[in-house]
Amino acid sequence: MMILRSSPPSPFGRKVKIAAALLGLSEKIEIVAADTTDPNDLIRVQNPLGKIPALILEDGSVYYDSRVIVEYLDFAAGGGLLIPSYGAPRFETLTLASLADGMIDAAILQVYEIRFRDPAKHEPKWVTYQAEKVSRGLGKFEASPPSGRRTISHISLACLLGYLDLRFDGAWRKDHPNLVVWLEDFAAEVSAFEKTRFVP
Ligand SMILES: N[C@@H](CCC(=O)N[C@@H](CS)C(=O)NCC(=O)O)C(=O)O
Repeated sequence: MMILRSSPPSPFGRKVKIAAALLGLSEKIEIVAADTTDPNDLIRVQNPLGKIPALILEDGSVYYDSRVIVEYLDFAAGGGLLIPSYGAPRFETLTLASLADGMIDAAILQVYEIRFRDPAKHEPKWVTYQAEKVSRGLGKFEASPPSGRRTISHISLACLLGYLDLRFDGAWRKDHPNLVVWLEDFAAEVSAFEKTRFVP
């Protein structure tokens, strides 16, 4: 049995859980909760960055971050399933997935500004700088939502939008009608999306 260190609200952990479900590997993975803020949590030993998700294989090897884990799971399931193996489709998929992942990073940094910094020290310029990355990315995805064969770029985008719903009250929905429909379709087709939704 492999072990996935994650936590229910983590959008990157959700990405891995959805990928595992679509690849038929969920039964081979035990999810063990991690608390990245706890200095005694083994996650800091398993991944020196102290970040989740991290996947521990049966031989004790540890793979992180979520991109590497999804690449590994795709390989373990036969290869080329969620990440095209060759050529332009591969690099286009990886680029779009990186855009969605980068937007998640920018959203998380805004949340951490509130969580980790005293209110008196909040830096609006920094928060705006990160928020603009998310806005520009949303504009790009709204103009051309991922279509065709489902890949990791679809999963990453769905997890980003789910995270914006969770932490930013779904404010993105107002100006991105194409993405609202796109997410509804994704959720209808991929049952793991609803199953991995964190309800506070
Ligand atoms: N690039 C990493 C990002 C992982 C990440 O930022 N995870 C968050 C939780 S969703 C985390 O562990 N935060 C704690 C920290 O930054 O120390 C990935 O794709 O796995």
